[in-house]
Amino acid sequence: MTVKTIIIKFGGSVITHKAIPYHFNAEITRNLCQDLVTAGGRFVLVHGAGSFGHPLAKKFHLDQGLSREKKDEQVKGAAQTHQSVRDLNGKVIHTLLDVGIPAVSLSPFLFFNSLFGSNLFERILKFGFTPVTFGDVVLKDDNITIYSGDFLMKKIALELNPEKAIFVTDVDGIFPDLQDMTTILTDTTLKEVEKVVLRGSSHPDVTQGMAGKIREIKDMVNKGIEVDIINGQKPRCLLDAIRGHVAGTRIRG
Ligand code: IP8
Repeated sequence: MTVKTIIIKFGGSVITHKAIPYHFNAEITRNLCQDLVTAGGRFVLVHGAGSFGHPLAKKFHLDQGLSREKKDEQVKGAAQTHQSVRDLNGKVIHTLLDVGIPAVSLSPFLFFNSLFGSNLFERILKFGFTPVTFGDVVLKDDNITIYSGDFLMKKIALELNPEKAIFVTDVDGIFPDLQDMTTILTDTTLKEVEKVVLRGSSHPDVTQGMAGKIREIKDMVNKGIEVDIINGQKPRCLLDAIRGHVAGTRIRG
């Protein structure tokens, strides 16, 4: 019997303060990690970059790849961005270790090409480790680009066929009407979500915020994987979602 895994993304806007450069939200991250311990189970974790990655990636236009004129400067910026998201990853890993989770870090910059198609996640999980990867700068063909945590969630989901995927964000779920932030979609379908989110929303992140997330979620839901979007600032919200009580938006085919 194969043991099912839950894949979880800690959004950058939850584990960092988006408006304050390099500010790690230690307490919230610890609460989320504690929820994992309380729930128990097999998890693969992904986290976003928040204020450790997006301002730098934007400054050096890394989402658009290298330009011939600014290549040297961009490569320096890419190195800084990569190190900064690794610093954030270090903080997340230490928080996980502190609560007793045997977390191991998988940097997409170093490992992207060996992360997928090689059964690596499953092999790491079998030992009892919790693999943790994160939105990062990566080499792609003859260029560099940014892979968001959302994109990695999709890649992992399609490889592992998890029990479900949980996106821990700084909002309660998906709002059908952005003028009314009191009502969210609860149990919903991809079709419904696409209608409300892809209405040309704009976002300061280089990876496009909720609209970018929905693009990745689409393939997951189409594969029959349930996707939950919850608010990580609410105590026990992650624990409840792992246990099947989603106080947010649950998307199914
Ligand atoms: O925060 C972005 O990942 P995200 C990664 O998951 C970088 O969108 C380096 C900006």
